[in-house]
Amino acid sequence: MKHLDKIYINGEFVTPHGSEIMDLFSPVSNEKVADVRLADEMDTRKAIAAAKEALKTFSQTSKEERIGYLEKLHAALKAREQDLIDVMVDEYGGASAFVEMIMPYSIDDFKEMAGVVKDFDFEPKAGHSKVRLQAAGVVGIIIPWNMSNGFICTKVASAIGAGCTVVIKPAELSAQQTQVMMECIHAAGIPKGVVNILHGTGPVVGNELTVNPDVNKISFTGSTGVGKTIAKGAADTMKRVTLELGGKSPNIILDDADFADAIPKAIFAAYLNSGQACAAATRLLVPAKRLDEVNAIAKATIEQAVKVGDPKDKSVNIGPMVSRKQWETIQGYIHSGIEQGATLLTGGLGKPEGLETGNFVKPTIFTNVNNKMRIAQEEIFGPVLCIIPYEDDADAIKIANDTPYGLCSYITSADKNRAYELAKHIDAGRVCINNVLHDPLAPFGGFKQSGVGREYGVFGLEAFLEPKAVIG
Ligand code: TXE
Repeated sequence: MKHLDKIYINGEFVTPHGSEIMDLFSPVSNEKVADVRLADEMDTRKAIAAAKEALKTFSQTSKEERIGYLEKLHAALKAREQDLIDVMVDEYGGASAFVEMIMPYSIDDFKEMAGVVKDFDFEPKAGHSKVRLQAAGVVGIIIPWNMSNGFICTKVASAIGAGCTVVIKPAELSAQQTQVMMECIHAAGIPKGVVNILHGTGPVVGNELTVNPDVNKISFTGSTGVGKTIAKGAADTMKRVTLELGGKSPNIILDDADFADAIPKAIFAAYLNSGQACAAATRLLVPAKRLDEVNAIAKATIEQAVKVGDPKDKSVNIGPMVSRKQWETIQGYIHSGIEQGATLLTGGLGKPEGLETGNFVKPTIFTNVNNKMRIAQEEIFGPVLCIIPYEDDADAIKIANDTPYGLCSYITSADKNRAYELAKHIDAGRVCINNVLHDPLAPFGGFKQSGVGREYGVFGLEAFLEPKAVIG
């Protein structure tokens, strides 16, 4: 049993002033595996004060110095890569094959940002003046549990590159991962107070970061509901906000695609991180005339290639959901799909046989779904895919854009130019063509209610900078 009773402030592991203890459970067995002592408002203010003090010198560092710190962070995390992977698999049940694939990309965010900073002009000219792009200040980083340490890598890399200092509040459910991350950051030897990390709840620590006048910016990833609360709370002190929120990404398979290849890939894109991913391709849009063919391939894929089970098993694609609560939410959505008349192709309510102790969900596919149904409009955050028929390309675009979200989208076609043409009409911050899922330097962020601002590469760096015109 692990007892996590330290937070990281001003380069030291300290006991929180807060005394509330929260229990943490294994998603595989639902047994208690750890507890965590949570920080309170006083701890949060102490961390903010440390970040504010550190900002005085850190914001004035040269870009060469900051590149050095990014390289140190990269090396410190690389040295603990296997520990970071193991704790993620244990704590939230991410399938090890997926976590092992994704964690190196996250760690490389520091290396990628070092390259961006190297080429970036922090003092460009505008008119006859000089513009100094300076650090946005003290940044509150608030993140969810689904890829916790990955989000820390992306956000901290941009913050360090820009010369900002940060106070990080991960999700309560990620306390064990956070502990390893604290140790990595400490080992990297960056100046005291530049990175501070707290275990704590949203309404206490998250809220204090949002309203505290000494915090200049909030960088948040999480649900659209909490994103709106943060935007409202941040408005009083006019904080800058970057909000990476929910998604309901369409995956359009055009009629010229190779369906035998595209449909299985579409299922894996929907079940990314066991379906617990903002970018998950949860609405599969297919030509109405070929719905039967799609259904047959989808069903066969689930039977032959999708395995639910112990996340430590390398052949497993879908682990348990992070918590009992998340499992219940997903069951509620499956129930609503059935009630609203969608056709259940495979999966459904309850747990897969032999996996009754953990938070396991049957990989579920609804077909012939109407885009107005709840399962097509709301983020489910589990392995539930909706197959939606469309009549022609114009109809596909209309359905793709018909949700409050606009984070990611996917198009598969034998003709790349046709896909690029269609991409012009999609309201989303990212359009992935033919299953190319990631580019570490391309901006990531949402249209509509999927958020505000962008992360990664130059766009991610600029989000942590404030332009100052020096006219003379
Ligand atoms: O996210 P939350 P949760 C969606 C997904 C999931 C649902 C709930 O549908 O089922 O959200 O997940 C902190 N002030 N996404 O509860 O609530 C909170 O402590 C300041 C989509 O994990 O949004 C945590 O650190 N902070 C998303 C963080 O906000 C507050 C990823 C995220 O919590 C706060 C995760 C407050 N008042 C969930 N209340 C995606 N699309 O990537 C909470 N927090």
